Amino acid sequence: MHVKIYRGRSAKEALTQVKSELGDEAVILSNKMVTENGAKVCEITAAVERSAPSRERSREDVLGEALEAAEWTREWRQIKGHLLALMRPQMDPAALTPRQRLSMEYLEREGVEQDVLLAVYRRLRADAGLSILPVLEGLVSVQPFESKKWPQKFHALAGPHGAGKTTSLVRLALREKKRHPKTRICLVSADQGQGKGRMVLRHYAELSGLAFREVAVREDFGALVADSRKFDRVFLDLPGLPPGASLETWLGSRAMLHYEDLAVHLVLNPYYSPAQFQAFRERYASQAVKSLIWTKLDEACTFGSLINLPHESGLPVSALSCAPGLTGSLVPARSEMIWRLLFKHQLPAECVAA
Ligand SMILES: Nc1nc2c(ncn2[C@@H]2O[C@H](COP(=O)(O)OP(=O)(O)O)[C@@H](O)[C@H]2O)c(=O)[nH]1
Ligand SMILES: [Mg+2]
Repeated sequence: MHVKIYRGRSAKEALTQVKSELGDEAVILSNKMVTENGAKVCEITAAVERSAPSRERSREDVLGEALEAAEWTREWRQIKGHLLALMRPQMDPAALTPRQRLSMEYLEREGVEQDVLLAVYRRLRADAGLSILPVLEGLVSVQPFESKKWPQKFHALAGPHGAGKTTSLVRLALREKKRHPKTRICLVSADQGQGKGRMVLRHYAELSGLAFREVAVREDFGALVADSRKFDRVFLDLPGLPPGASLETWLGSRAMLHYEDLAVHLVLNPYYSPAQFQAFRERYASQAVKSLIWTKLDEACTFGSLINLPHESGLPVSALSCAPGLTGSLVPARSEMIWRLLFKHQLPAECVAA
C-alpha cells in the first residue's frame, strides 16, 4: 500500500491533488485541519493499493478498505481510547463482531451522534452477519431530485443564509431545462431582504429564457398559483431566516404552508456545528419540508451529519452539491453517493467531473 500526505488551503484543493496523483481508488485515511506557517490548511492522508486488480470493486470491498486502514484506527484509538467502552451502558461492545465494532468506531470518528450510533448498534447486535451499509441505508433514505420522483409543480428552497439556496435553485432549473427543453419553468424570488439573490435569479431567468416572478406579500403567492397554468415547474428562492423566526410562520404568512402542490427542500452544509444543526432543525421544522439538499460537500472534512440529520428528521436526501459552479455541480442523490462520502470521502463522480 502506498501512503502519502497532501496539504491544501481547502479540503477540495487537497482532494484534487489526491485524485490527480493517486486516482479514484485512493482511500482517505485521515482528514484534518493543521497549522502550517501560521495558516490553517487541510491535511489529507491518502493511500492506494498499487497492486489492486482493476475490477469494479463491490461496495463491501470499499467498506473493507476504509475499515482496515490501520493508520486511522491506531490514531483514533490513541486519541479516544476504546470508544464503545465509554459509551452508554446499553451498548455492549462484546455483543458485536470485530468488524461491526470497527464500523461503529468509524462512524463515531466521522461525527455520527450517539443516539444514531445506538440505533445502529441495536440493528447490528440483532444480526452478527449484518454489515453497516444496509443499516445506514435504512436510516438515510434518498429521493433523487428528478421530475418523475417529485411530481409537485412548486419547489421552494429554504435554509440559512449562504447555504447555497439561490445557486442550487438555478442549478435545479437549468438541469431540468437541459433534460426537458420543453418544460416551462418559472423562477421566483421570495428573498426580499437579499437584493443580490434576487438579481442573480432575475439574471439567470433572462439568460436562460425562463419566466421570473416575485413573492413578497401574502397575495403574491395566490396570484402566482392563479398564473401557474403557464408553467410546468416553479422554483422559489426563500429567504434565510433570523433567530426567533420559523419557516412554519413564514410560509403561513405567505399562504404557502398548506399548499399541496408545493415541496420545500432544506439546503444545508454538512459542516455546521451540532449547535447550529439543532438551531436550524428547530427553525426550519415544517410539514412543508420534504427533503434535504446537501451543498458544499467539497468543503467538508467529515460527513457524520449526512447520517445524523436524515435520521433525526426522517427527511430523504434529494440532491448533493460539491462545487460552486452553476453547471453540473449539483446532482440528484443516490444512496451509494452517501456511503461513498462517508466511508471514502469521495465526492459524487458526476459532480466532480463537472
Ligand atoms: N464550494 C462550494 N460552494 C458552493 C456550493 N454551493 C454553493 N456554493 C457557493 O456558496 C455561496 C452562497 O451561495 P448562495 O446560493 O448565494 O446561498 P444562499 O444565501 O443560500 O442563497 C456562493 O458563492 C455559491 O457559489 C458548493 O457545493 N460548493
Ligand atoms: Mg440567496
